[in-house]
Amino acid sequence: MKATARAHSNIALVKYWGKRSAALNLPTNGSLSLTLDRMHTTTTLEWSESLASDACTLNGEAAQGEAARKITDFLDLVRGVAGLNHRAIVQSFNNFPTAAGLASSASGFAALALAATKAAGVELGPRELSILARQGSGSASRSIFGGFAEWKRGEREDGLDSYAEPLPSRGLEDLSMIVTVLVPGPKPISSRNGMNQTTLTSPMYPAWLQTVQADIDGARGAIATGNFEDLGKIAEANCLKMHATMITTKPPILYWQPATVGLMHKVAAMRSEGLPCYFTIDAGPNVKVLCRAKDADAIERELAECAGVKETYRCQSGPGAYLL
Ligand code: 2P0
Repeated sequence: MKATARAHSNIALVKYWGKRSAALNLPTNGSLSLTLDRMHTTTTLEWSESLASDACTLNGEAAQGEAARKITDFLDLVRGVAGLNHRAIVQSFNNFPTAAGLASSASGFAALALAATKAAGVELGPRELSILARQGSGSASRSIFGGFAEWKRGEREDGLDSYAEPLPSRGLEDLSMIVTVLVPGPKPISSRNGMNQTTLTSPMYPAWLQTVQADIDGARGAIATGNFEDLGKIAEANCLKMHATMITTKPPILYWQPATVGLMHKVAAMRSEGLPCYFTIDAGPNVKVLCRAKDADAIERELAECAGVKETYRCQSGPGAYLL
């Protein structure tokens, strides 16, 4: 009744921002991502008859408050699927900063979904695992898969058609993503609270909804044909659109720091100097830069010298969730 699983974080190129069901984590729009090789969560879970409650640690520290509640709610789902009453000991380790807009909840809940079901003797296929992981954290649906993945919005109220799928790609094997860490600590407002507030109050949100499907279709096409420039342009524009809805939320949600804006200008400058690269930014200040592997050394060096950059991770496409 014990299993260890690893899942890698993923960074969305077309973002998830808004839910049509909070209970089931059903999104208002589809999204599309790249799973990363360097950043992952490793989770060991053991079901035990003798425990009175779930006992969870993250990087050796007991999970508390909201984080602990999310894990227990998720384990309740697995208990339901498995017909199990046991509580669990969960030990989770991130090899990168947690809750800083680096998709730790994506890798975290994908690893937990795989470890918890395997330890309970429940064998789920990748699609079922994606549906389960989604209910822990929406973006976790995509971390079940390696490479590019698309999380489908779905139409059904029970969420059974809202899962991620791997996307066929050609000619983007040399894609790199350089993740900069400006502020390693947790963000001031969680994605969950932020996106709920945005859908309720941003006057820009309807424009987001009207245009996001075209971004998905465009990105999917660019991935299928290996068109790096198109993919980068769509990703950058989609990120700016999402942040426009955040900034115009009441009260405003501004995840950017001065160094974030500095890096956005830096990416534009590198591009105009002949180094093709594009940025994307999630619910946090940290900037991720998409480029070709042949340019990654030069771009990483330039980024590392920018004001406020504490760390850089040079990533490539990573694998889907797996058992250890
Ligand atoms: C994404 N983000 O597509 C977007 C971009 C943040 C900005 O998915 O409430 O942690 O657990 O479903 O998955 C972050 O949201 O939110 C996220 P919940 P989650 O990657």
